[in-house]
Amino acid sequence: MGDSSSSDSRSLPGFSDIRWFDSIDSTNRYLLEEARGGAPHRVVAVADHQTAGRGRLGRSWEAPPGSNLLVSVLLRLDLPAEARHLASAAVALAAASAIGAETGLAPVIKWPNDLLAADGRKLAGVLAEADLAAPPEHGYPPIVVGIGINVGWPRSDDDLPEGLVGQATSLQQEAGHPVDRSALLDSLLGYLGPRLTSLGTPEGRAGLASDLRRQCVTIGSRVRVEMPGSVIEGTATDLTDEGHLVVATDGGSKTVVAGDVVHLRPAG
Ligand code: BT5
Repeated sequence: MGDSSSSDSRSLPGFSDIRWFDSIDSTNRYLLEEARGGAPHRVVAVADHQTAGRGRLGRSWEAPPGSNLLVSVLLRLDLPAEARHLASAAVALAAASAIGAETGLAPVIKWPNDLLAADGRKLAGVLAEADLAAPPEHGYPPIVVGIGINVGWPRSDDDLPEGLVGQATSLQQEAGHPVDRSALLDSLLGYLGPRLTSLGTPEGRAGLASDLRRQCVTIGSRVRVEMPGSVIEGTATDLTDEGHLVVATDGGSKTVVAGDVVHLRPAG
């Protein structure tokens, strides 16, 4: 059981159950547990603070209380397994649109899951976790997609721990003015609704993949891709219609379903 305090409930069109916590261990962990109890498609959890915010591969997501938009959405979708990456892409694209609408910034997407400012520093990260062993009586297997967006922190490199200096930035730092987390959430969910509808059809998924392709700064970059047990280097040339990364290497073209990407330098 994780800790949580003071949940506040509200709703928006398409999202009738939004649970806002002052403090919780992890909004992703919370929704995965709620899903095991039968919570339905589109339940949303938001927190002012996480005491055990999760990144990918056992890493952590850090943010001082009240400074990040920390939000997760529970999805139960008839989504082919190979297209699962598009669930996190839907959230990343909705977040990029919301950031654009609220701040005028135009974040780009670094494959697989980061939103970067124009200078390449990280503004936000997405984590998708599926529970494929969930009991079938509750509907399609749950996928929880969470995003942490640096809204008011860091204000400068002075705020950052050593390992993140030069790596992380915030909407406030980039836009030069404070940004309201609640308005950003409303905007994000407003953009997410139609994206979730798109996930339900092959045509919708192809459209999502092509939007992702357009905003993905990894395409055209020299990359090193670290996967469990192997590493490849090459030039990222494309995304498949499932959102997987295509990399041209000396040994031919490889398609990467999941991995960590380091941008080495722009191609050409
Ligand atoms: C991610 O992982 O970027 C996914 C982060 C997802 C966080 C959300 S918050 C709501 C929901 N509930 C959760 O528990 N999680 C999700 P990854 O690509 O592994 O990046 C993690 C790495 O980014 C860390 O190891 C740090 O180096 C760095 N990092 C940590 N906090 C950061 C921050 N606030 N801004 C920028 N970089 C950060």
